[in-house]
Amino acid sequence: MLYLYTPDQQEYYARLLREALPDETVACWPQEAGAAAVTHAAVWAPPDGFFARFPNLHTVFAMGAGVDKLLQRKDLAPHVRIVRLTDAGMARQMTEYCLYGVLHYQRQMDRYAEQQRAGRWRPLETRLARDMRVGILGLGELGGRVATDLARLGYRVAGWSRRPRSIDGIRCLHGEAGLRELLPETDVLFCVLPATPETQRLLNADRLALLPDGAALINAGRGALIDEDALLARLDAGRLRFALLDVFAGEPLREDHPFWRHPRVIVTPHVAADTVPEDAVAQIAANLRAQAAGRPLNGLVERDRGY
Ligand code: NDP
Ligand code: OXD
Repeated sequence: MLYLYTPDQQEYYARLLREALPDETVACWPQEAGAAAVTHAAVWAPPDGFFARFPNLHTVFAMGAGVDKLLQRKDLAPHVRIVRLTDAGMARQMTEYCLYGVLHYQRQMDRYAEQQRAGRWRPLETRLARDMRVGILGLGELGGRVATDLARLGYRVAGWSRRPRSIDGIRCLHGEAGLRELLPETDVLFCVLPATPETQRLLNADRLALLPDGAALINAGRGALIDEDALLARLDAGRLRFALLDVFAGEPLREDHPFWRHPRVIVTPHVAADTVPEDAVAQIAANLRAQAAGRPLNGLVERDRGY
């Protein structure tokens, strides 16, 4: 039996799953189901203790791409397989989010907004896409697609990953040395890494200082990737032109957080890329079929590397 916990659009997800999996029993929270019959769960942020109810649970489908929160759960036994969504309609949205930030920078929208407030008519220097260096941290399902989409639009794209990668038209770097090479050569840094023990506060004061003066930062990965105090210090000092932030160390962003009112910060409430229900359900159904046939699963999380 598959148990569903997705308070957002729960009924819709349940209908799609039942249509896609006519031979499966799909139960939905808060419906009581014979706990022992539940072998699979499809979830987004279920309450603490949720998984402990199901003694025969062996596979959890995350209804998102990031699994950092799931991997920290004490109620999820180590033998339970975690399967995340890969793309599922999110990659294209990530390109849109990144492109918005890149255009904000390239077309000087932050500066024109400032000039407008001052009632000032002053055309600024034109900058072409081919002169814009975009650095992308994370070259997986989402970052890889953003990199190729931006390169196709004419931007100079470099990307960074854990292991060596090779993507047509992208300068691919990896490891600490690669990051130290990429940061000083970046006008707009787009961060779409998973939060893992290794990436925790990756962008600290030392690494942020490697960005050229006047660079901009977009973070759509996880808030834990950035030392927020170091970022604020860099913005306050005028060394970073702006930050477009979708994810934060604490969400929702607390009311008195300085990011809300900072003139160089744009805040969005974790919306860079939403799961598309039809795509998510198609992926879960395909994985259930693969599992039944003994084929490898798409999006199986490697727990020890953290993503
Ligand atoms: P993938 O697992 O497909 O890709 C992750 C990428 O990060 C890979 O290129 C990987 O390297 C790289 N990486 C991981 N650890 C390190 C490290 N220590 N050093 C360098 N590179 C590293 O993930 P997705 O692209 O599907 O998703 C990325 C993240 O985006 C999610 O984990 C989630 O946090 C975030 N997200 C945010 C959303 C939002 O709305 N804001 C929506 C969806 C996702 P390698 O290629 O070598 O494995
Ligand atoms: C995800 C997210 O990880 O929406 O899918 O953040």
